[in-house]
Amino acid sequence: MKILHTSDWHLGRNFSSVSLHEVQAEFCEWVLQTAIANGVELLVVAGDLYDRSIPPQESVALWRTTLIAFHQAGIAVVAIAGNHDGADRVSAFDGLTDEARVFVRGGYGRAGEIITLGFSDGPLDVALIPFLDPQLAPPEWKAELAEAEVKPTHESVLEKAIDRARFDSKSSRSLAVVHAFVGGSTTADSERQLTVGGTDQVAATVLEGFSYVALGHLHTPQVIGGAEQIRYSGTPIAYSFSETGPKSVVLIEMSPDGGCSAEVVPVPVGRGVITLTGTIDELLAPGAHPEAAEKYVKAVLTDNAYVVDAKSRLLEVYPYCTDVVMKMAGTSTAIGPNDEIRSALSPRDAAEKFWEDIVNEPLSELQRDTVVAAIDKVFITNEVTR
Ligand SMILES: [Mn+2]
Repeated sequence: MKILHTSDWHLGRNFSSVSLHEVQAEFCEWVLQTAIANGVELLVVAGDLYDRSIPPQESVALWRTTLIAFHQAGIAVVAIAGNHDGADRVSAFDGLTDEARVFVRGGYGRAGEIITLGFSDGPLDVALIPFLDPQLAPPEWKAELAEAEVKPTHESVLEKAIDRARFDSKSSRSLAVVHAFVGGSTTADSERQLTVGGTDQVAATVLEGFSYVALGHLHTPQVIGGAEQIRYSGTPIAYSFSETGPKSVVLIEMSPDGGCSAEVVPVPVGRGVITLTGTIDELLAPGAHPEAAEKYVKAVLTDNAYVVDAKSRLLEVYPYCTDVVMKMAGTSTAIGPNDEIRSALSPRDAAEKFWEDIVNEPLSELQRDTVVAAIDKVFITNEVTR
């Protein structure tokens, strides 16, 4: 049988201020057609279906029409809530859609329960383990962990759910679908950290004992510890400027005894991302970065003065420029508000000193006249209105 492993769709996410809804709709159509064309019998979405716990209506509608389309194509779907999802909202109809072979689980309620599904070449045991926040563990979980003298952590609650699945699985092959941060993996900027401070990682050994483990949470596709059958599919679309690598889904062929071979299928929708660094003139020079024309562009400007209308000028050359950062040359990051200076200096002197600190050069005559005129205008205007 063939399984299509995806995760982290993040429906409803924007790229900077740009809505990705159309691109996400295009992906949903592509993933359906890819599943049909390859004779896939099971679609896996390993968490972060949505980008936030209360997703936009258009994203909910997109998820629903996608599930219906898979159902009509005769392809079973298993999906779990990730740390971005509202577990209770995602699993609102948990159980009611099981008969349609659409299994959407969230939270602790049925984490690690084995679902035995029949496919063309025999049964498959599926364990769905949504993102489990240790702080939200139900009292009975906490009590059982306490009895074993184990603290509720990301690893201990996941291990408990996985142990249950391992114990209950009786078929000759099994699939675990998990949303977690497995140690030793590569991260990207768009993943929301699971905890601030304390450990949020889970040891890969916790995941052993399944024919295939479909992971979600990390946005870069990767195998864990060299094990082909424990993988992150990564996001189908780049969601931050750190995600410059290709995006893909995983097509798994699983034999009746659980042997797996995996093929990485590139996702042909969405724009790549690129960060360009230089002065505005360098970036706008004809033919400077033709590779960036169709990508989302983050421009890091190194001019030693504020660049007026930078975004609109960049948009003429890079129509998908979303982010502009002014990183003036020679700046010291240590400069911040200094109340002492602010109160001791006149506005003109403070402005001049600020310029020198940032640019490492005194104001030119023209610049000084401009600053003085601007400051006078502000102060005189304020006096008049007062
Ligand atoms: Mn995610």
